[in-house]
Amino acid sequence: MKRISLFGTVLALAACGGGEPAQEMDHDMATMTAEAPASGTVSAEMTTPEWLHVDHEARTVHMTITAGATEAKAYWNFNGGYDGNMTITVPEGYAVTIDFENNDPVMAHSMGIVAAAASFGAMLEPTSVFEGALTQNPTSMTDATMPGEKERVTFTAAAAGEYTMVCYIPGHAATGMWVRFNVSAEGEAGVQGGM
Ligand SMILES: [Cu+2]
Repeated sequence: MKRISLFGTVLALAACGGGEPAQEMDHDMATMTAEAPASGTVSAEMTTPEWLHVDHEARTVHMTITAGATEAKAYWNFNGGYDGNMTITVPEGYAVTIDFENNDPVMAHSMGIVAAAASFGAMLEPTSVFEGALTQNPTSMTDATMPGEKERVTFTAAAAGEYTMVCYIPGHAATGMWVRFNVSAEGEAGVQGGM
């Protein structure tokens, strides 16, 4: 038994694939992306998690984005992703619906899509690169999407490129409440990295 489990560990380390060493990989990826923020993607296999649905015939994408989905970053995360350690990719031209939920027990959060950047200042303009891709009162500590609230936004992923999904509450994106959001001209869809 002992030998088998040891062998398994060696294999897992050698393969360095998805699965058990995910925590370690997340750290590596976070470091990598911090050093190379312009690369625009987390280097990992693209998957389709439960919260993402893509209909290539209807050219629609539906996703549920939960602020504070995990305790990571003191709940300041999107579906567990933060500091650009997760990349969401949707196909260019598709109609995107995002059901945004705030699971943070105490803090307001918001969500929208902005240009990719290496870092974010404390104050963000409450604007989105895609019309409609912005939750209500996104910079307000008291009137954004409050704990327990849900909000739906719809927009067209009109132009291929590398963007960022951010929280606009002052200081949140600067502290790491952002993930990568790419629009693919090749019709790719899925999620890389994250939890
Ligand atoms: Cu936030």
